[in-house]
Amino acid sequence: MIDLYTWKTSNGRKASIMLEEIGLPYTVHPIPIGQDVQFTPEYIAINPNSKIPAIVDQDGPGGKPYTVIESGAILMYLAEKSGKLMPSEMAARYEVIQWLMFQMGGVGPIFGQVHHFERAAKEDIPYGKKRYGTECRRLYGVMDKRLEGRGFFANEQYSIADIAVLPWVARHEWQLVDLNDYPNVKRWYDSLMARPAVQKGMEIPADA
Ligand SMILES: N[C@@H](CCC(=O)N[C@@H](CS)C(=O)NCC(=O)O)C(=O)O
Repeated sequence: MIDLYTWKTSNGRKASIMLEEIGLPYTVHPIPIGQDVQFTPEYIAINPNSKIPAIVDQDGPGGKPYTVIESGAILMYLAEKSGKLMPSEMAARYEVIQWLMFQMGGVGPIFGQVHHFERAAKEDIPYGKKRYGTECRRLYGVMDKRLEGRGFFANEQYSIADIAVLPWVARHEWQLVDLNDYPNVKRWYDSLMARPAVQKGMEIPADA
C-alpha cells in the first residue's frame, strides 16, 4: 500500500495519474496547501521541503517503509517499482528521462510562475507576466515541435514523461494559451485525456 500526500495541483496530479495507470493500491491524504498544512511538523517529517506531492511506500526497498519526495522522483520510483511506463533499454530510458527533466526544470517552474503572475499576485506586475508568459509560449512551441509526427514525448511509447507534462498542459487556460495554436500538443493532450486512468488521477484528491 502506498500513502499519497497531495493536493489539487499539477504536481500532485502527476503522482495520482501514475498510481492510477500502474494500478497499485494507494491511500490519499489531502494536504490543503492554501491552509499551510505543508508547514506542520507532521508533514515536514514526510517532506522537509514542505511541498506536495510525497509518497510513503509501506512496502519499500527491503520490505521497509520508504518515503519519496519530488514529483519527478516519485514518477521514476513508481515506474521502477511497477516495471511500467519507463523502458529498460538505456537509450529509450534516457529519452524518457530527458523529457521528464524538461518538464521538471522548465515547464513546471515556468508555468507555475505564469499561474502566479496571472492569477495569484496581489498586484499587477506586467514584467512578470511578460517574462514568464513569453517563456511559457516558447516551451509550448518546443513541445509542439517535439510532438510533430510522434504520439508521445519519448519514443513511440506512453511514459512518465507524458504524465509529468500533462497536468500542466491541462491548465492551459490559466496560462492564456489556446491549444489550437499548438496542434501537435492538442492532439497529444486530447488522446491522453481520453484515458480513464488520467481522468481518475486528475480528480484526486476527490471530495477535498
Ligand atoms: N519540485 C517539486 C515542486 C512541488 C511544488 O511546488 N508543489 C506545490 C504545489 S504544485 C506546493 O506544494 N506548494 C506549496 C507551497 O509552496 O507552500 C515537485 O515537483 O514535487
